[in-house]
Amino acid sequence: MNMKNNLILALDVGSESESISICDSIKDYIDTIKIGYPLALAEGLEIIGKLKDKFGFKVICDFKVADIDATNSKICEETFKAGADAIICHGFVGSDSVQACLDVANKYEKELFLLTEMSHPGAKMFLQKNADAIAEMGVDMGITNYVAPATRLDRLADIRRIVGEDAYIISPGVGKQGGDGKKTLEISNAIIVGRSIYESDNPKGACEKLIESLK
Ligand code: OMP
Repeated sequence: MNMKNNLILALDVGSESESISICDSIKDYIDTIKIGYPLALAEGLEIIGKLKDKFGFKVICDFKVADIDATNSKICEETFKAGADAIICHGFVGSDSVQACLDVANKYEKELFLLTEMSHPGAKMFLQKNADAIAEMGVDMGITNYVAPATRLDRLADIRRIVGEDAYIISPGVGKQGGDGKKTLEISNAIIVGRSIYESDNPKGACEKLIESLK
């Protein structure tokens, strides 16, 4: 899955109208958006198809799927049926739960991203201790797409070493969480950026400035 400008918009806004207005202003620079609980809970899964049809975007659904295998299967089924191109799942729930997501993604010929270490400070409490093992599990399972933090480049580099150069890593945490986009892209394949674009008075300008800073 390649992304224009190696940039994914995290579209964590609360309404369809807001999402359309942001997408309209950034559509020349971004071709992949990430929809998570905020927008999906506000507008339903139909928002995936609406934004794909209107803008031709690829959509990654960030549902951080983290349940038992049977429930994970159902969550992934609904998400891919609604038109998602990829889904993000958690790894800490173990290989049976992740395998259930992988099986559904493969059935729909879509992508699965495995979340390893998260980008926020709280990730140091529990998740960081197991993030390498989560990445190793992903490699053993044949997973090729990962989410790893732009906020801790040393940890991002550790995870890159584990998953290998051919794996595709997308990284949140640039901008509002303090991560540097250019440095992150020395390790990751793409960055995920939300608030510093959609909260800007001028999302198009924010996008242009960000892309310029990545050169
Ligand atoms: P901003 O901090 O506003 O740029 O948004 C970051 C986006 O990435 C949000 O949608 C988060 O939910 C998401 N995210 C993280 O910030 N940290 C993570 O470790 C993982 C994710 C994610 O899975 O996308």
